[in-house]
Amino acid sequence: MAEGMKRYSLKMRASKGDLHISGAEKIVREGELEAYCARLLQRAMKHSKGKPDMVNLKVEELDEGDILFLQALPVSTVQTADAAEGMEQVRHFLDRLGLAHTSEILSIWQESYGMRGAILLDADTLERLEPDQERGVRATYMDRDTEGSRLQDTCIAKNHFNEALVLATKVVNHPNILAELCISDDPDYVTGYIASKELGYVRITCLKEMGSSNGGRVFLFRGNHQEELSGCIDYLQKKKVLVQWPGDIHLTKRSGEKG
Ligand code: PML
Ligand code: MG
Repeated sequence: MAEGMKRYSLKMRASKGDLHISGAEKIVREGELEAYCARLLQRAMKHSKGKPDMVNLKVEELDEGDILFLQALPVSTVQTADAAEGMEQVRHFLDRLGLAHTSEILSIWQESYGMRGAILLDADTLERLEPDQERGVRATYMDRDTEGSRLQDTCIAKNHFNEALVLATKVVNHPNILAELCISDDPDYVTGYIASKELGYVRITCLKEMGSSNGGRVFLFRGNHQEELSGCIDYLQKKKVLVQWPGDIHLTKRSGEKG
């Protein structure tokens, strides 16, 4: 491979004392590495949560052959007026996936608020499957593949939607993951989503009250705990994934599910 063409994983984590301020990751070519380090550092230092006293930048060389390329999930949007209506919509989509314990799943979701990672939940037995239940399982080593598209993201600001679409695409492409539920923990960001291979990425425009930092993720697992669970966790935490989508994603409106 030509010099400068290797890919690297780049991760940033910023904190002040015990307070997590910001985190982000990229997968970039060697030639872009310095520029992205600078951008992520800037993102950390200019965060609205405050100035960090510790910024960790981690750079790892990747093996090109280990990278899995995925097409972004199709995206649709359901308009909801408030959190209650948003939750009703999530409930209907869960019903549509044929899950038996919808109410319990919605209530366990709240246990993920404030966790660094996601809850990994057995969708049928409702058992929590994270090895470390305080931290949860973090889906990582993923980015949008911008090569070949004219769109180069030089932006340092967080784009909630882009980053979440990358994460959800990775997560629900694992055969043992039925769906993902997500609410942002950012107090001024009320849009959340439910994603699955079957439903695609369904944005719910209002899923919590403005000003609330109650946010978190649940990954719904179905499979054999002895034979499939550790492989699934390994995939979520370690598999390198690049997600491809055309320049401007087409955002389709979708009517809400009927009650
Ligand atoms: C987060 O804060 O990281 C979660 C973002 C959810 C984005 C939902 C969307 O806009 O589609
Ligand atoms: Mg956040």
